[in-house]
Amino acid sequence: MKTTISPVFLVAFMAITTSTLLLTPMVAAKASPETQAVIDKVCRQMEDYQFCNQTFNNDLPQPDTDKVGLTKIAIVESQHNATNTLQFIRDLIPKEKDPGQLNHLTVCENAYGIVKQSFDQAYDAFNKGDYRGMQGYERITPRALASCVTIFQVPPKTNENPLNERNREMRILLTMAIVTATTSTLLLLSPMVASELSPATQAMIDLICRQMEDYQFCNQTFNHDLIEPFTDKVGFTRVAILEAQYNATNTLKFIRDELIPKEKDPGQLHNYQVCESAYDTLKESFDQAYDAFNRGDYQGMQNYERGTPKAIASCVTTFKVPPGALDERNREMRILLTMAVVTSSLLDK
Ligand SMILES: *[C@@H]1O[C@H](CO)[C@@H](O)[C@H](O)[C@H]1NC(C)=O
Ligand SMILES: *[C@@H]1O[C@H](CO)[C@@H](O)[C@H](O)[C@H]1NC(C)=O
Ligand SMILES: CC(=O)N[C@H]1CO[C@H](CO)[C@@H](O)[C@@H]1O
Ligand SMILES: CC(=O)N[C@H]1CO[C@H](CO)[C@@H](O)[C@@H]1O
Repeated sequence: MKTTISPVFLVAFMAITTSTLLLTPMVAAKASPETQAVIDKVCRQMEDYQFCNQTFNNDLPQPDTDKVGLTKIAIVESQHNATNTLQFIRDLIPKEKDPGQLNHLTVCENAYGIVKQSFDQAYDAFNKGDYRGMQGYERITPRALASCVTIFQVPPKTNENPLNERNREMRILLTMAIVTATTSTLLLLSPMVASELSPATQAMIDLICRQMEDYQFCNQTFNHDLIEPFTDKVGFTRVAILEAQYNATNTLKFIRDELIPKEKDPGQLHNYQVCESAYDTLKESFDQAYDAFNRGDYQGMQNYERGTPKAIASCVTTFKVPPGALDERNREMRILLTMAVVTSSLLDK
């Protein structure tokens, strides 16, 4: 897209845009086909495509917004949400009388404090062009946020989703699969030096796993399955796909053989059927992704993986969870920060 606007005006425009982004509703530009293609590529990796697509489209400074511009949107929106939610929690705390709930809110205050601070620092690094530093600050946010999510998942209740743990593992595994797939073709990280294979491999594991909501689960999965000759990017991708495929296959069988035949309650049966369909999609997707991987068709592999976050989300959301004041905010935050992490990966080229 050609523009005749002078650079000085453009700089001024960007500066004004940045400073007013949080305050005034803007008439956003309509994305050019090229920009929409990048948005689609990022947002198809999210559990909620529409939320992601709207977030980018609502804030586009110009029709042709490059990866740097999209990264800025993701950071600014994450920072904005974190700031708002931190304030929301701080307003709730003085009103809370129940000591258990107060403790949970305090954990969340701490979590959102870390997320806000990280995005403040990431934004500074971004403005200095220090993309590595930016990624470093962002990398700790999924784990920080997870502490606010898990504190509300109190021990067994009657209506507890029996698939919670499997869903959780599945969500992490498929994110691993997606991130490693992105890594294989887009990231092109610093090449590994053969003579220091072990530290280089662990560095690669750390790079991937620090983006996950549960570092240890991810680290253990890779460490358990890595075969020395395969510890390059291709090897990581293979482990992530195989583990995802294995979990999907097991859980589909568990739903079909254990849960559905024994369930008498029609509502619960319906939930299990939604999950059966979701895990069927997951298994099928990873079967095909693995075939594509073995053919060396990495683009095809990514295409098969792309629908998996949405599939798993359908099994998660079909269960009615106890209403939590922070559920929706946590969800939005989780998507926004994944957007930030994924868009920053794109900057590595
Ligand atoms: C993404 O958002 C744009 C702008 O709102 C819209 O035109 C487009 O249809 C959306 N894409 C999809 C697949 O919904
Ligand atoms: C990751 O796993 C390896 C192997 O189990 C272990 O040696 C290492 O300490 C773990 N890393 C962290 C940061 O816990
Ligand atoms: C609480 C809060 O700030 N929520 C916002 C998070 O970001 C999304 C997308 O920009 C907004 O729609 C929410 O209002
Ligand atoms: C149900 C199932 O297959 N769970 C497995 C999912 O993957 C993790 C990591 O490899 C295993 O520890 C689980 O047993």
